[in-house]
Amino acid sequence: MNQSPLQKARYQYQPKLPGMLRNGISEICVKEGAATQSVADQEKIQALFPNTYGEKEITFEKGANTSEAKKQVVGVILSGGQAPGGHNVVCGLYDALKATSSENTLLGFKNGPSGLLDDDYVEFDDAYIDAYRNTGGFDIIGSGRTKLETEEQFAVASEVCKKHGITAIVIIGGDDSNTNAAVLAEYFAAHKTGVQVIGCPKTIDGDLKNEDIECSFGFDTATKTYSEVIGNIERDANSAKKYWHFIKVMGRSASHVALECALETQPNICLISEEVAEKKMSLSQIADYIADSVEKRAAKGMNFGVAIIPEGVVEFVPEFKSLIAEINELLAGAQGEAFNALESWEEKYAFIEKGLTAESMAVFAILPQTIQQQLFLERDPHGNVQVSLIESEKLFSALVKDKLDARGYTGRFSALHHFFGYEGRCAFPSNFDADYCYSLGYNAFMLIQYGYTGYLSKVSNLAKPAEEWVAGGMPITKMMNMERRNGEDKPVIKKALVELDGKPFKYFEAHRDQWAVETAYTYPGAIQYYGPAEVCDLTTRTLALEKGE
Ligand code: FBP
Repeated sequence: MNQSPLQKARYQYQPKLPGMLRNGISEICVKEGAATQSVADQEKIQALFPNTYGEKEITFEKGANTSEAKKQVVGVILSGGQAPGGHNVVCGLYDALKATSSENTLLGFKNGPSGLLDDDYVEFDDAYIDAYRNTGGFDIIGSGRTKLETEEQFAVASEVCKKHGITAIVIIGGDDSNTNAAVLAEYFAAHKTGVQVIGCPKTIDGDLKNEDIECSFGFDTATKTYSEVIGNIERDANSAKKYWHFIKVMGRSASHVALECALETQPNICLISEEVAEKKMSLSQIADYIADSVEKRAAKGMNFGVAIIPEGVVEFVPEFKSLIAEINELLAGAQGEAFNALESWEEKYAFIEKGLTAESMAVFAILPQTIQQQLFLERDPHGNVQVSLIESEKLFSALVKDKLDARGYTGRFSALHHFFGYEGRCAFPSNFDADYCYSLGYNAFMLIQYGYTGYLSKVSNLAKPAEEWVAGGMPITKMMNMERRNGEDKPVIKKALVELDGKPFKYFEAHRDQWAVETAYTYPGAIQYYGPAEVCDLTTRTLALEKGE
């Protein structure tokens, strides 16, 4: 395999473990805390998880290792979208497992949860693992979005585990994957398979966090990667002074990524989807808000700017949400076939006009034609509009242009568009993610070794240097509540949206009016791996503000 100089250099990087895990495996003991309750709907969650509910929170400490000596065969799965640091979770898990006993084995199930069902796996050895240390991506075994959620799937998984003598499964995934990890743990416990299940919190979206999980891995690197390029664009905008850049950033639903990038780069505009929903903002109001900035800056001779648009924003605009719901209805079943049979856009437009309510038609009518057509192009397997395919950065620049025209603005407004998403998901992990992920994996093995199941690997106190991080585990059921999903009440880990009374948003809110008019850009530059700790091991602004650092 050809390797870049950085790749080779990063193989040598020794990730930092929490202080309490640094003394060698024989010096790690468990301190059990209080029994836990789910954050809501306790009775219902307890009834659904009779074998794994109410377990104790635990932390690891320096002390004699009292875990049972037994051969461990562990299976690991990467689930969902890629996030920088995933390889290091696997490396940390492997290192702890081998440091405990050279007889222990780590199997990597390929291409996500389906690898477990298909019994498609690799057995890791030193050479295999060493080629992936501190590198980005999930290509060590691949990932996938198959959900492990049905009894049939669990029965197959159980057979595969039996076949290989698997003692534990580690699932590295987001809120849904970890919810499923808890359900799988319960199944294995109820069927007395002896197989433990441990989850690890992953997603660049940053929406798997709560009072127990300070952040999901990958968020740090992805936002630093996007912030670097946004900063570069700001510098270009400030140099050329002729373009407004509309930049969409990933984050399927929550706006944590957009907010963090805004805190890092101080752009003129950053929309926060949660605020749009809270204030019930219309497309027209949002366009007005951006157009105000364009006009005010133009009045000061600054015909340029940068606007960050979160990927999921349109779904938070109430009138747009209603429009999407109506389109989904309109295209269901035979009606959808009739629509698809129409040849010209004019015929289709007339069909749409007849089928939508007057309110939704008014929203539809102000959309640029390319966006109108995108709404009818690709549908997901359930026949729904794929909102993530909507080019919202183009939508808002077009709406702003219309606003400016309607206001009689005669100055310059020239828009360019960008989407930063996949660029950040497989970047070389920052030192923070390299350290955090390695610790999560190492810690996951300690949870296995001490016999825990249905736990999330938990590493906290993350705004401090790694030496002060706290390693332990939290029962996944503690983070659950009941939510309506596809017409059924389901136990799920609550997705964390941006809190409008949280410190990161409050900081942004206090500064954004100034940023909207002035040029207050900050240029974070590239992720640094070597050099002073205050540059190389810097945490996100979000985490620092949340922890009062
Ligand atoms: P996860 O929630 O699985 O971590 O994935 C998040 C994400 O990266 C979103 O930011 C983005 O909307 C989505 O995945 C893209 O998914 P895909 O890789 O299927 O295009």
